Amino acid sequence: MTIYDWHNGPYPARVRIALAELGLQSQARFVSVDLRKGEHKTEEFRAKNYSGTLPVLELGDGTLIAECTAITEYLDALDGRSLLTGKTPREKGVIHMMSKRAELEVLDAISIYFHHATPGLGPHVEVYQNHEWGLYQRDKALRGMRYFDAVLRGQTFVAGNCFSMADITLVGGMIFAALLKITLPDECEALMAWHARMQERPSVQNWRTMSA
Ligand code: GTS
Repeated sequence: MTIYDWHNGPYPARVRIALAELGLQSQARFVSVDLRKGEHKTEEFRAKNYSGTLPVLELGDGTLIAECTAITEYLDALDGRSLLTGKTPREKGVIHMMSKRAELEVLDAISIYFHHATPGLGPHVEVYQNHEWGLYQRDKALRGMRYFDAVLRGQTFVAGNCFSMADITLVGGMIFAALLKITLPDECEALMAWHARMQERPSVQNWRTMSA
């Protein structure tokens, strides 16, 4: 498997953490795509992923899978154990929903803030910016953090009582927040406790080492 990514990017982190959770790291070869140089927006790269984003997984037969959720679902199905995406229809539905919610309400919102209300990846990459929209999304992310804090007051993990892809997605959001110095609201004690627990996982520690 070849994974096109950027070593310390928050979205690529999701796939790197999933690989480590599944014990698949040794099967992946990483190809670095330089976001700041805009390599992900070239015609050549867009032939791999129309959206021009990282990460992208390329299989030996040439199949290309973009989108962290899709890549994680693929990896998780490889040996039939379904450790990250749920075993039963109910688990699968809840995990997918909570992962999507972590994207919509936190990770993607912070990403939009980054691309619209900060210099982002630089003027040659950020060809359209809407500062107000970016600031709105930062506030949305803070609201999202409060929502997940409320969720985590009642359960250990984002999608229930087992670690899952939904936790990895929210970890991605926390990584992006830290990069942009967006601090968690003080009252989000359950979210902070969950975050501290996530930092203890070998997969997350491993990502920190790789990204450094
Ligand atoms: N929905 C996509 C997914 O889940 O894979 C979003 C991927 C995404 O936005 N990736 C970032 C990217 O390519 C990578 S990183 O910022 O986390 O390193 N951003 C560049 C851009 O121009 O949007």
